[in-house]
Amino acid sequence: MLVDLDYFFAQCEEMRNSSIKDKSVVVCVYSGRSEESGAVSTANYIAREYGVKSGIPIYSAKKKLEDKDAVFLPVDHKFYSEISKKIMTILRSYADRFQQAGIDEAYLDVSQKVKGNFEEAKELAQKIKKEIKAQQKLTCSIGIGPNKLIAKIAADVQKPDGLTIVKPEEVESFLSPLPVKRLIGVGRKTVKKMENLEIKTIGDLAKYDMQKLITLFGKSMGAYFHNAAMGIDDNLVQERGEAESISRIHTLHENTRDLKVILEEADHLCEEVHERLVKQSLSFKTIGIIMITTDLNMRTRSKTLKSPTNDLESLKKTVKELFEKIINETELEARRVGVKVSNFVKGKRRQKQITDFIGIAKN
Ligand code: DCP
Ligand code: CA
Ligand code: CA
Repeated sequence: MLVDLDYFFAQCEEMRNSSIKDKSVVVCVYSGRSEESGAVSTANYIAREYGVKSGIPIYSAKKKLEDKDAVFLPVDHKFYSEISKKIMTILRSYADRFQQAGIDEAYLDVSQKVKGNFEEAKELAQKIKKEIKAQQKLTCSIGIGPNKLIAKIAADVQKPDGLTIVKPEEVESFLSPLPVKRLIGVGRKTVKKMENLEIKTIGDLAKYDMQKLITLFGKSMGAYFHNAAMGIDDNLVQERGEAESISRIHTLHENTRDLKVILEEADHLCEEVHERLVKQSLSFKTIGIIMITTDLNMRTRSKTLKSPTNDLESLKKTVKELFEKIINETELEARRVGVKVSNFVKGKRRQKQITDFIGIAKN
C-alpha cells in the first residue's frame, strides 16, 4: 500500500492551530525579494476549490482568495519534519517491508502480514488511518494494489481521507479510463506527444504497439510506458540502507586469460551471491560481471533477463556468456573477477507474460 498524508503542510498548520480549520489555508515559500513574491507550497482543500494549488505564485493565490476567509502562512519545515518522523514510525510498525518515499508518503509491503488477502489489507489500512488520526490528528489517503505502481495511483484517485483498493483482477478496469498523466514519468511534454498519437488514457497506451512506443520514446521509456500501462511493476518496496545489488569480487591467484580458470572462480562467486539471495528471498533480473584487468581498469558487462529468476544455473549460465564475451574484447589478463545481481523482485514470481521485457544486453 501507499500511504500519503492529505494536504500535508497545510494540515500540519491546521493541527497546530485548529481555529484556521474552516478557512482557506495557504502555506507559502516566500522568496524574500518583495513582500508577496514566492510560490505556494500547498493549500488545504477549501483553498483548492478556488484554484489555489502547489507551485502557483503567492500573488495569484491572494487574488483567487481576495474576498475569502484565508490564512497565508510561511513554511515551517522543522515542524513538518518532526510530525513526519512520528508518522513514519507508526507506519513502519505495520509493514513487512517499509519504504519512505517523501516527507508525507511511504510504501508498505503488507503481503505477508495479510497473507495476500485484499480484504484484510483493507482492514489494516483502516486501522492505520485510525491510528494516525488518534495519535497525530491527521488524515491520509491510502491506495492498495498488487504492486507499488497501482498502490500509488490508487492513493491518488480518492483524496482527502481516501481508501482505494485495486485487486489484481481489477487492475485493467481501474487503469484503462485514467489519463496517462497519472503514470509516474508522464509529464506535460509526454502527455502532448501521446495526445498527438491519439493516446489519452492509460487504456489507449496499453493497446498501443510496444515497438512503436520504443521507436518514439526510446528503449527503456517505451518499454516502461507499455508495462506501466498494463499495470506491471516489479519494483520492490526497498528498505532504506538495503542493498540494491548484491555482488562478490575475488582476486585470482595469478593473472590469467584462461576462461576455464576464470569460470571456475565465477561459479564460486555465483554460489555465494545465490546464497544471499535465497536468505533474503529475492529474485533478480539483471546479472553483471566485473573484470579488473592487469592495467587496473574495471570492465563490466550486464544482461537483463526477460523475467526475474532466483535460479543458480541461469545465473551461472549468463555469467559464463558474459565472461566469454568480455575476454574476447581485450588482450589483457584478468586480475580480479566479480559477479553482481540487481533489479530485485521479492519472492516467487508470477508466470511469465508475453509483455515482459525483451532481453537487453548492455555494457
Ligand atoms: N510540496 C511543495 N511544493 C510542491 C509540492 C509539494 O512544497 N510543488 C510540499 C507541500 C506538501 C508536501 O510537499 O504538503 C507533500 O506533497 P503532496 O504532493 O503529497 O501534496 P499535499 O500533501 O500537499 O496534498 P495531497 O492532499 O494532494 O497529497
Ligand atoms: Ca500528500
Ligand atoms: Ca506526497
